[in-house]
Amino acid sequence: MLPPQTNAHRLALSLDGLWDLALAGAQGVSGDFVTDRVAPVPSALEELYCEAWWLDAERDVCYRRVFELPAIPTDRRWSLWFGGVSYRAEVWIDGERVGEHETGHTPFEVPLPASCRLGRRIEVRVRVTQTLSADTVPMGNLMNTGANGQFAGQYPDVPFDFFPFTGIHRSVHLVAVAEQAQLSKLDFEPTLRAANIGHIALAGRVRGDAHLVECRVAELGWSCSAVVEEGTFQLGGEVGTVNPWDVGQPRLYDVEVRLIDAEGVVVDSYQRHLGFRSIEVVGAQLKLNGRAVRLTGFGKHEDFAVVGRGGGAAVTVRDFALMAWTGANSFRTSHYPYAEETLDLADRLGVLVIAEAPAVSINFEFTTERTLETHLRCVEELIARDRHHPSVIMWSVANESLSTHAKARPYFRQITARARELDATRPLIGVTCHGAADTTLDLYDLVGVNLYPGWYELPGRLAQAEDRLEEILRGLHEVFPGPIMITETGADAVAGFHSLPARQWSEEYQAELIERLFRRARTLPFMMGEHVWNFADFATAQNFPRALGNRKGVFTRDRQPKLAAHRLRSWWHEADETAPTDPTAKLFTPTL
Ligand code: BDP
Repeated sequence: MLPPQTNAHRLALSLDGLWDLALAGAQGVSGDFVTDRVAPVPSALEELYCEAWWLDAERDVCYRRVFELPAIPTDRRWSLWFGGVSYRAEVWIDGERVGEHETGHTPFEVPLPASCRLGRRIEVRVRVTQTLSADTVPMGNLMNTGANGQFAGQYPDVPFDFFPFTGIHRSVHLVAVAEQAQLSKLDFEPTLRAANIGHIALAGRVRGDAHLVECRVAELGWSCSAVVEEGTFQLGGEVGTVNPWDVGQPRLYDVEVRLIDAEGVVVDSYQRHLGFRSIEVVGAQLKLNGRAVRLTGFGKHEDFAVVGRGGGAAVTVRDFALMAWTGANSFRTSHYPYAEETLDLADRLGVLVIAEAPAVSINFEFTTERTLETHLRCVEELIARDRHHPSVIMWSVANESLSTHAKARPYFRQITARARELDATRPLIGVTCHGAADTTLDLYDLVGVNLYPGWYELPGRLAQAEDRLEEILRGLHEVFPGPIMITETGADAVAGFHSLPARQWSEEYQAELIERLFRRARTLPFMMGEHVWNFADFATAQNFPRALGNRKGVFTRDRQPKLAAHRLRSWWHEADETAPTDPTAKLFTPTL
């Protein structure tokens, strides 16, 4: 499955816009369709209308869109491509059930049935359900047991701290490819070898009747081909001397793959950009292109007022502009895969990404065999979609699991083994809130630690919070010798709340706490990065510790800076004298 592209052999038509919505999902899939509302695509549903039940119910709705199938081009194979539907989608076309997909953040494609005639009207219905359980990833509806920790009793019942938005929250496309044969999967593995020699390995799949696959990088005068055997092919080789892709210096190369039939006619083609870089863990350092790099940046969310998770390209561009303004060089796609455009932009701007699977708060008191199956599939879909992005420098297979539990190790042994089997070129980071008590640490190359001294622990005690941070980090280092970074720390601050002396919930407290903790962390030689929790305020389920959501953003939900954002901007731009490691780990300011 390849993302939609319009080129000489492919056509992608957007189906974004206003769809009809029936509130009773099951009833909407067949028979008459009763339109209760309109639903914009892409968007989540929960912040559009005024009734409270949008927040509360286990949402089960049906979308509908009617359009004519273009009569040209002919000899095409048509399909529908969905960038992301949360949580479960069932697709019906002209009364026929054509496919389904579970988990909300990776794309899927369904073929149009043969009954769909060119130039004729077709009707698409998509049933979308947001019922989380012990089997789903993320999990939900665990009866608000202890699984929710400090959020026990929150509404809806999810064991995590962001809102479980429902809807077709990424673009939908009608896609046409050649009837005869198509490229259906392209797994690129670009690498950088000694003396800046680039190498491409490409494995892929083809549907239909084709003979040869050719891959070219015109700029380098390089091409390579392979014969298609039983629908698969593999090719690769050294492409010559390249300019490496680097943080703040995002050199990309255009690559074209062509599918050729037995007569030598090109029947399909696909273009991608690739970057050549190396990434490896050496001792307690992360090395990008052989140089130690320190990560500065944020854990984020795809979250914006009104659209929920469907913010699209405009919000993405704004977020990158703000990250550059602060001097951040990286972010984590906490706590699920983000839209592909986000990674495209990271590639283009030279921003480093920790790409995370949608497994947050896996609780082994409740996991079933199906949880593991779903989690494995999430990791497979994430790696398949994002592996060609140079910006993605590591995978996070989960955030804050109950990894002190006896079931955690065997479970994560399978998950990490699968990730390594699929991609041997990137390190794995384990993101934990259990410090040295985490039983899975040795399964990872790096450890990301989420810790909240000065907030959940030692509230208001700034000096003691610094000491506690150091104690936790040193404890972790004793059991994990590899690189450690802070993946989360911070404090809620309500924009406009001020307090001197700095007290909890004020902008001053948030700014001072983050700066103190980061300055202290930098005195420890095994620390290779610091991410603030969170980039911007975001929506959560309802509960007493949350005032219209989580306020740990250093930007407000509408992307304006709090004091902490200004403080980070000075700190991340200032000469990095405290850095104990390689001074070449420079901070940068990409320009948009
Ligand atoms: C961390 C979670 C994150 C929460 C954060 C918080 O990883 O999703 O939003 O706590 O409480 O433990 O703000």
